[in-house]
Amino acid sequence: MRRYGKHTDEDDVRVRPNRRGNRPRTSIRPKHEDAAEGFVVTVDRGRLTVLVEDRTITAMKARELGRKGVVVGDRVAVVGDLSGAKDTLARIVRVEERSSVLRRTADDDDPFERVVVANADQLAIVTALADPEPRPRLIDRCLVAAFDAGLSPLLVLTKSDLAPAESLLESYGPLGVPYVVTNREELADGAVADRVRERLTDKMTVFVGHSGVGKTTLVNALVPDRKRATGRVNTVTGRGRHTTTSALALPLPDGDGWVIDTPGVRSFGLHHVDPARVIHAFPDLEPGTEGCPRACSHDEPDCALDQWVADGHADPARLYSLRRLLATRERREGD
Ligand SMILES: Nc1nc2c(ncn2[C@@H]2O[C@H](COP(=O)(O)OP(=O)(O)OP(=O)(O)O)[C@@H](O)[C@H]2O)c(=O)[nH]1
Ligand SMILES: [Mg+2]
Ligand SMILES: [Zn+2]
Repeated sequence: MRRYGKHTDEDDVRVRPNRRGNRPRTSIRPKHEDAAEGFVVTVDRGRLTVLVEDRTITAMKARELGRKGVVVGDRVAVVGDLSGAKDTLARIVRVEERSSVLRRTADDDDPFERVVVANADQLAIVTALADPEPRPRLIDRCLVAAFDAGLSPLLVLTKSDLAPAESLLESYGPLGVPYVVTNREELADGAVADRVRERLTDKMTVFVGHSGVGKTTLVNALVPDRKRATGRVNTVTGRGRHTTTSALALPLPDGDGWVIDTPGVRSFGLHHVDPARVIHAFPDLEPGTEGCPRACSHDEPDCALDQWVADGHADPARLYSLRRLLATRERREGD
């Protein structure tokens, strides 16, 4: 939300020759008071699938939205043919204010931000314990993105039938991030779905992670009547095949809550992240930053957090974890 809308000024100005003479142009834009409310469940090359009441309709962005992006999770106003009948196309005329925006950049030097999803409450960071090998750096990056966006993180460690979870969990202990561990057998007998579902009630949760970690497999277990295709992990490279190509929001079958399956990512660039926002997720450390120099990175010699911890106000392991997360921005994926 914070940076959302940075193009609104441009969007609102319609630079167009006024062919009808001197008529004032202030009220050209229709207000669309009769528009219906919709929820964007998927986006495929400019075509959006929108849930309106209990109908699924296809829509496109109205020209008046200009460059404003519309993403999965957005609440929108739609006009036109809302029947959902084949070959009909409605128009999205407004994007409602977002409660959260999860962004990433291709890498840290890339200023081009993509919005992954809007309005999510929780970021499920999905990592396989093997096949593909876990890469803690990506977990750290996703945690930073979650803290920056104000989403609560949930660590999902899959494939515990192939490797144990202990050492990975140990390094996340001080962060206090909630986690679930899943495996093949419990996926089949429904135990995984039960355990994960507890964490998803009343929330909109977006699943992110490398290709092949089992995001779609898990989403299929949670929403069994809406099965999406899953892929194989290449046994030579240990990589997934990018089976999922678009984000899709699905409602949990019983009770409230949404899960959003997303395509596998290779990296999670953090160009947009502000350390000052990340520290909000560390309420035990945040008051200690009062003595910091201006624009402190919290990882420099004058940082007041060292003294804060030395004075016993917070656990040194927490400061270490914060710094590890902040430093992940400076390092390359795979370092
Ligand atoms: N052994 C084991 N395999 C699993 C488990 N969960 C998923 N898999 C397998 O991992 C492979 C990849 O699963 P997907 O669900 O397609 O992975 P994804 O994360 O959605 O991958 P992309 O869509 O490419 O991003 C499939 O062959 C799954 O059967 C698990 O708990 N244990
Ligand atoms: Mg998938
Ligand atoms: Zn500092």
